[in-house]
Amino acid sequence: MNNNLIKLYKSLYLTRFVEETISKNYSKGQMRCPVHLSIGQEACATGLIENLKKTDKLFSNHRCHAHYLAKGGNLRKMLSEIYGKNNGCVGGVGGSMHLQDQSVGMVSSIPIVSSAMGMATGNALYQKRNNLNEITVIYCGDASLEEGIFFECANFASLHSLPIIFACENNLFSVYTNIKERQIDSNFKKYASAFKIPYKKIDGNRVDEVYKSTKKIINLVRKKRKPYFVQMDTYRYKEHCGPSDDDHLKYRNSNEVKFWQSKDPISYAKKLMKKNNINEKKIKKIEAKIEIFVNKQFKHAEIDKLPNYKEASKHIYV
Ligand SMILES: Cc1ncc(C[n+]2csc(CCOP(=O)(O)OP(=O)(O)O)c2C)c(N)n1
Ligand SMILES: [Mg+2]
Repeated sequence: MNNNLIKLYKSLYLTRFVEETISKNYSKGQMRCPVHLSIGQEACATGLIENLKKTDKLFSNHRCHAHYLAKGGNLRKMLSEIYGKNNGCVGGVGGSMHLQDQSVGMVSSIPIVSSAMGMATGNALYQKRNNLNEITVIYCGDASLEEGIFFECANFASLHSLPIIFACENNLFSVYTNIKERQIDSNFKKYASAFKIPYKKIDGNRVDEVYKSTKKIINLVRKKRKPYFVQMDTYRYKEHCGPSDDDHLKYRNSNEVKFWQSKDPISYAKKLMKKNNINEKKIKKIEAKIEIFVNKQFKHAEIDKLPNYKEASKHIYV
């Protein structure tokens, strides 16, 4: 139990520290793309992805940093990508919303809402047809369920009994609009059951719960070759896109923000470790080691080279 907790905490803290450093350094102007930070939502990525095998395939969206890191994506390549450098995971031409690392099964991240869902469903079909002992996970936001492609994919995955998990991070917002102003009935269970897909709702800020629940679900999907819908309730702390807060826009209630901050996934995991007699000194040591590693990767990314004209125009149609 303790070793597991420490592993989960390392992944959580790595993501938090990377994103806080992005947020801190962004104003220097060297990062050459928008950033959608997952600060506050880390446990949804860490808890589930820790249960995946390297060969399992992951697809994500515009808010993909946490997914990439939890799947074991190379940090320097991620940062280089955000800095627009040629050592980036897609050669510096994609930016923060296109993170991928094939070597660890992080297949693709696409910012057009829900667009990776079709690819993920197709990948699950491939896994099924080729009898691979792999599963596919597609991370999506609550707004993803407002796109027609979600319904097509859910229907297709259920009809063909595909090994895919629809992992929905419900942070209640699509940019500035609350889910209540967007969906007639935001009971996700109904979306899943309409297509006879089993469903589970999890507190997405409690890494132990995400880990335990998804372990069972992943085993089931792997064994039965059937889809599953997982709803993880969570909250983002920063603005929809960018390094800062956007509280001045007043599109969300300050009590709501405070409520979710009191459920912070890092503080929660720390309490859990304390309860399990993991001493504070050990935690501090883990954090310090991660911070040194991360700072080093930022330095590398900063000095990596920009792609030259030929490299930068390779996949561009003119
Ligand atoms: C098809 C499409 N419509 C609109 C947008 C603009 N857009 C970018 S992110 C976003 C909100 C997505 O919300 P959600 O899926 O809940 O993810 P979150 O940002 O909350 O993590 C929107 C509307 C887009 N990228 N693609
Ligand atoms: Mg959302």
